[in-house]
Amino acid sequence: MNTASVARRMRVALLAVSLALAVVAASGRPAASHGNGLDVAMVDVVDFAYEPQTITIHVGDTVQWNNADDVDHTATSVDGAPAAFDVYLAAGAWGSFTFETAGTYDYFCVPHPTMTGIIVVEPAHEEDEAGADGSGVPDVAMPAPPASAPTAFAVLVVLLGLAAALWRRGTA
Ligand SMILES: [Cu+2]
Repeated sequence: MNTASVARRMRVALLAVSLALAVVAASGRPAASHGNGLDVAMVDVVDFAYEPQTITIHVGDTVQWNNADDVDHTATSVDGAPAAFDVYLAAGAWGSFTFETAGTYDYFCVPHPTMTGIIVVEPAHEEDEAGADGSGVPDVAMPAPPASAPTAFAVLVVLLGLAAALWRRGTA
């Protein structure tokens, strides 16, 4: 193994280690929050009724139906709903659906059509704040997350790795 080969291998190893460290450092960064506060709203299914019968959520939220009865139910959107869903709820089990479209959803239980419920899906939270002053412009800007220390560290590691590789190339 000649000197040039050793130098090349060392450069590759150094870059690999640098990249690995950068990935580890970057992964330590907290996930960027979109400020949308995604939630799971619970609806109990008990005594052949949805409780509460009407709930209001926001786009991106999930409704979870918890069937406390000892018979199977469903939560099934009526025709013409903003988006269709059909959640099977076995006795004692639960099911869920995430609502991505705003609007009012009437739903019912297929085996027991007298069971009915309503889910009102309002626009995402951030849109609620848009134009509260009538301007149509969001009152609350959503700033990019500030560069955290791990991110700066990752950049530093990459730059050092590149500098070292370039330096070794120059001296190999
Ligand atoms: Cu039912």
